[in-house]
Amino acid sequence: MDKIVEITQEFPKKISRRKLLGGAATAAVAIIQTTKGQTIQKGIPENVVDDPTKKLGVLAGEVGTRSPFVKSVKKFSDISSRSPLQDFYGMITPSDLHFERHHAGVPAIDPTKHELLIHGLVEKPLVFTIADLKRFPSVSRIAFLECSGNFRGGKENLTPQDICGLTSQSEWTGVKLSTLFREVGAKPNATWFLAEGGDAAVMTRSIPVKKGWDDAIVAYAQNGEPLRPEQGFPVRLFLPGWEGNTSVKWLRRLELSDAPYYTREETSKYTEPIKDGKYRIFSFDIDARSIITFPAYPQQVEKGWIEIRGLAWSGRGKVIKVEVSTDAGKNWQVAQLNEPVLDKAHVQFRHLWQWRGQETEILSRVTDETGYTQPTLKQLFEARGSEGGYHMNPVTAWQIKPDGRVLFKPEILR
Ligand SMILES: Nc1nc2c(c(=O)[nH]1)N[C@H]1C(S)=C(S)[C@@H](COP(=O)(O)O)O[C@H]1N2
Ligand SMILES: [Mo]
Repeated sequence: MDKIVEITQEFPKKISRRKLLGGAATAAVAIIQTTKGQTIQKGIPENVVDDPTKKLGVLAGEVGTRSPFVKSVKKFSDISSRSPLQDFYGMITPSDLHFERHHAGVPAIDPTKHELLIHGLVEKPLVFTIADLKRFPSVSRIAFLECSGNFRGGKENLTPQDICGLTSQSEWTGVKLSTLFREVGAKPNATWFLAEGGDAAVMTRSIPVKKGWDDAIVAYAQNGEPLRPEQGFPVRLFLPGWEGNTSVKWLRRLELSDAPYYTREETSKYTEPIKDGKYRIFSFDIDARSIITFPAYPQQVEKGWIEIRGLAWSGRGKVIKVEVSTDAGKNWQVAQLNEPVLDKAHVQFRHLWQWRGQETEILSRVTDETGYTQPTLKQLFEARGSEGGYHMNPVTAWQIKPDGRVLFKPEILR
């Protein structure tokens, strides 16, 4: 549950022109402080007027604000917070709603003092400041980031945010890691590198050098602004399509070698059971997944035309097809994909459906360009020979009740 502490109940009510004119609504706004010290407004602010054409508005300011009528928030625990997927339009996650996963909190880093060391199997070990990194040719790319632990199920009252809110999408800007590899002269026998973060977890992961040459980005910006502290300010590794954990935040060191390091994060964690008591390690790719985000719990629908909407993505390339079923999986129709459909990116899908009041289930499943189709939870459990673990991407079904209530359909009730 959200830990929200109310610090102010109501603003002292000033006598507004509206009230003098006999306006009925009493303006009430609460300033709420979350446990993270963020301040959010709830309620209708005092300065909302009946006729905005009759009153000079608030003047221009230094930083934009959100309308107090917009309530989208992340749901958070101490270690992570989940994006409200059901509130999003289009394909970009607003930066302040990007999911978070911290193993030891968000460090406060002075960007002028932060450095990135690249050493190991290189001709010329180098230390880069953030200013140095910004002098290299830059690249911008829209791609999703998903935690491989992104799954919840087992009960009916779950929202898209609860089920899979540990995925978000941004436009990431930075320098290609391949550019830096050339700069330091990565040696041909360098096959792995260690990425290390400068947080209290000193997060470390072993990454194949091939990914570094391919599409890895040393990112310093997100959606047109410097990275948010929660996303790794002043610099993070960004590995498109790979499990979120490998995109090491607050990046301070890359060490090239000829073998993986078998760090804590890849031995005790981020490995998952497969069959016969075996575990797979270095399971980097995010498997294709989709979820209907509207209609979804806790919405209630009305009879008539409904635009079913959702998100689909794959860590192995482009989404080529999303299918939607409105009869509990008996028949499937191909949904429309909103352009652009990008590589390793969330894409929005939509499908028009006429609901006549019958009890049913609606589902989506995605196929990516490798031909892989999103499995059911049952198929996942059968293939893995176990229940749970990382990299769970099952088809998500929503039950539609005759009164229009929408509930999550847990495939397996616990
Ligand atoms: N240094 C460092 N990097 C990190 C983490 C961390 O705790 N420390 N968490 C990882 C995990 S588990 C995930 S899923 C992503 C989350 O990135 P985000 O918080 O920007 O969404 O960052 C990864 N990089
Ligand atoms: Mo994660």
